[in-house]
Amino acid sequence: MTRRGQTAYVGLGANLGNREAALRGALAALADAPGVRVLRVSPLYETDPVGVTDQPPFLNQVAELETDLAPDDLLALLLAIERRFGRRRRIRWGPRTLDLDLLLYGDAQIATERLHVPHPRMTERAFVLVPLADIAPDLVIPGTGRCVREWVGLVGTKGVRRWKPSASGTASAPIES
Ligand code: A4P
Ligand code: MG
Repeated sequence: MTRRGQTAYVGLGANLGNREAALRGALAALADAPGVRVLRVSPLYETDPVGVTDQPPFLNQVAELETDLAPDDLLALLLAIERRFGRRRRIRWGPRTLDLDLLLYGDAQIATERLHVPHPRMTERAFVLVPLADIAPDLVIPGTGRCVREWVGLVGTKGVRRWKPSASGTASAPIES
């Protein structure tokens, strides 16, 4: 089923290879996809790894989309874009060239085998909340009764820093492992 004009939010993350290029490429692929319009994107943040902490820092960003795709179809698109950018490591919470999470889809609350929306860990994660607050501070996260700005107040901003893209706009800073 297609639904016209739903607002969705996608979290982008990368901590291997050229992180900036991966995020930029993913946004371009989303903008090119039928039934998806990229309305707004947050600034980039460099973030300390959460979960498995012994891995390189991430670049994270959040995008606001308007989409005619149903939630399952949007998830399938995100997974296809991840694959296109050559993700190989499959360790849960481990390093990846590109991770795309469907954070929010309108005011939907979805819990199926394949898809959980709102993304179940988003209200614990400054690397999601801080960039989301840049583009949608007053958005109430369905099922929580609190808006994004309030969640940032609760979770804080530790481990999340604004990232300055390289002057050339193509190279990324060296990654230590
Ligand atoms: N899935 C269910 N709901 C969703 C959803 N809302 N969005 C399923 C996306 N996928 C969803 O995905 C696992 C499966 O979850 C998908 O196939 C889909 O059917 P995955 O991306 O292969 O697994 P993963 O990402 O390794 O695990 P998980 O649990 O999704 O990890 P997270 O929560 O995405 O966390 N630290 C920093 N600083 N920055 C980060 O970006 N990312 C992670 C990954 C850990 N630590 C991080 C960061
Ligand atoms: Mg994921």
